[in-house]
Amino acid sequence: MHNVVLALLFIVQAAALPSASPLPLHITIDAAALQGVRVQSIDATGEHSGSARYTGVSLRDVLTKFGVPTGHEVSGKLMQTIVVVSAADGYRVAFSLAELDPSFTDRTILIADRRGGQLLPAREGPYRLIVPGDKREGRWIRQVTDVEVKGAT
Ligand SMILES: Nc1nc2c(c(=O)[nH]1)N[C@H]1C(S)=C(S)[C@@H](COP(=O)(O)O)O[C@H]1N2
Ligand SMILES: [Mo]
Repeated sequence: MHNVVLALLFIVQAAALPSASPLPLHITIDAAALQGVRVQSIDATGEHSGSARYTGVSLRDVLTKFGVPTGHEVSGKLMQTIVVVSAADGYRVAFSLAELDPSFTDRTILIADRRGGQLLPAREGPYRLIVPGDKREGRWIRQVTDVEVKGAT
């Protein structure tokens, strides 16, 4: 009987914790994944895209929704953690967890669905990564489908 109570307590406690993120973590980027994440707009200039206002959600905020450590937790082994973003055509780009974190940088990398208030055209959307400050557009990945967070091996 005692064991049953302990087991129940454990289950209740586990449910109350913020969703832990065992790595590797895989997120399919769709409306459900982005649901509830704060929408924001940023101005960004790309080598081909020129300057525009983009609207969407911060990649880092999505990681936070899925329980990926942030702030001063990003230290030690987590300094080797990478975030790989994939697209429908198989193109993939990598970031380090540290370079996305607001404790390291003020730059917001956006999973955008709008430019200038208009939904992105099909060849770019429904979601495109906007990486302000990257002089080249190689990481402005179009037609984003997945985000993976991979720990040190
Ligand atoms: N899905 C996907 N996104 C991508 C690429 C790609 O090959 N596939 N190329 C990147 C590179 S190298 C550049 S320069 C820009 C070009 O974006 P544009 O075709 O909208 O000008 O997209 C980036 N995003
Ligand atoms: Mo490019």
